[in-house]
Amino acid sequence: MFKRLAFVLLALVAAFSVMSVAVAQDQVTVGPITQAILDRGELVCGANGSGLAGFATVNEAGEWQGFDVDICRAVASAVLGDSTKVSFRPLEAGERQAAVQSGEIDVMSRNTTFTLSRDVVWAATFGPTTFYDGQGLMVKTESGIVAIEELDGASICVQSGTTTELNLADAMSVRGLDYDPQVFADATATWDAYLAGRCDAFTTDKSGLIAYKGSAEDPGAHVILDITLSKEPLGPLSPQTDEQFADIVRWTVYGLIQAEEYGITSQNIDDFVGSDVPEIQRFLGQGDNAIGSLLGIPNDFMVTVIRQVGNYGEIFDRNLGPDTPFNLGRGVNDLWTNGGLMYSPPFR
Ligand SMILES: N[C@@H](CCC(=O)N[C@@H](CS)C(=O)NCC(=O)O)C(=O)O
Repeated sequence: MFKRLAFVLLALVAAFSVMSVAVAQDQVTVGPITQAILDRGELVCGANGSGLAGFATVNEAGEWQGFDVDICRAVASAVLGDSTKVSFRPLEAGERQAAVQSGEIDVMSRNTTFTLSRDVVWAATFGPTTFYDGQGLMVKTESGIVAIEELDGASICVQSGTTTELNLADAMSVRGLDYDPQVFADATATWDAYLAGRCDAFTTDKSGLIAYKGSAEDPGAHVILDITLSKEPLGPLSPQTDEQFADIVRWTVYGLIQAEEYGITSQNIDDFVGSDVPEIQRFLGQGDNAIGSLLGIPNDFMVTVIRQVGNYGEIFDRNLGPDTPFNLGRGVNDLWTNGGLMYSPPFR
C-alpha cells in the first residue's frame, strides 16, 4: 500500500518537474534590467572613470576600448545582438557602490574586486572573474628599494574607496611597518602625487601598476616590487535586482572562456557553426539545443558574441597581449587546460 502510494507520488513529482522544465524553457521571465536594456536598445556599463590603459580608455575617435570594455561589449552582443550598443558610464572607485545600488548602470566592468562585503552590501551579483589580479607596490628605480620591509616609515600613495587602501593597512601592520598613507579619491591625483615625489611608493592592483608604468614618461624610472599583497579577482557585476540578467552576464563570460577552449574564434566561427560535433552544436545553440533560449536571449547568442567580440583569449591578446605595450603573459589567467584558472562549467 505504502509502496504504491510512494510510487504514485514519485510519478507525480516526475511529471511536475518535466512540466516545469518545459514551462521554464518556453517562457523565461525577462527581468527588469534586461527589459530596460531591450527597451532603450542600449546597455549601460559602468567603466573606469580615470581611464586604465589596456582595460578601459577612450581613443582619439571617442570610442571606448580595453579588456573591461570588451566584456560589456560581449554582454551587449548577447542581449541586443550588437556589441556597439553600449553607453559607458565613467565611475571613480568610490562611486561604485551608489551606481550599483541606484540601478543607474546595468552592469559594471571596471577593475573591481569581488569581495564578500561588496557582494552583500552593494546588493550586487558578481559574474565570473575575468582577470585574476593581486595588489602590488611600485617605487622609483633610483630609490634602490627592492623589498616591502624597506618601506618602513615611508609615505605611500593610495586611492580611497578601494580594496587597495584596506589591504595596504593589513600588509604593513602584519609586518610591523609604519607608513604614512597619502590618500586620494581619484586615480590620476594618486598617480600624480607619486610622480611629483609626494610618496615613496604607489600601490594598486598589479594590472593598474603595469598600465601606469607604461604611461610614465620614462617607464624604466619605476619598478614594481616582487611581492603580491592580496588576491584581487576582477570581474563584472550587476545589481542584484535581476537574476535573469545576472545569468546572461555569467554565461556570456563563461561562453568567452569556453569558446577559447574549443578554439572557436571571431575568424573561424563560421566553420564551427556547421560542426556536427554535438557539444559544439549545443554550445552554439544550433539545431534543437536550448541554450540561449534558457536565458531568455537568442538561442545562438554565443555565435553573435564570438563573431563580434572574439573569445576570451582574443580579448586578452587584443588589449593586453604581446602586440600591445603591456605584453602581459596569461599566467593564472590562462585556460585551466594550460594550467591557469579560466574554466567554464558545461553548456548543457
Ligand atoms: N580592484 C580594486 C582597485 C580598483 C581601482 O579602483 N583601482 C584604481 C587604481 S588602478 C582605479 O582604477 N582608479 C580609477 C578611478 O577611480 O577612476 C578595487 O576593486 O577596489
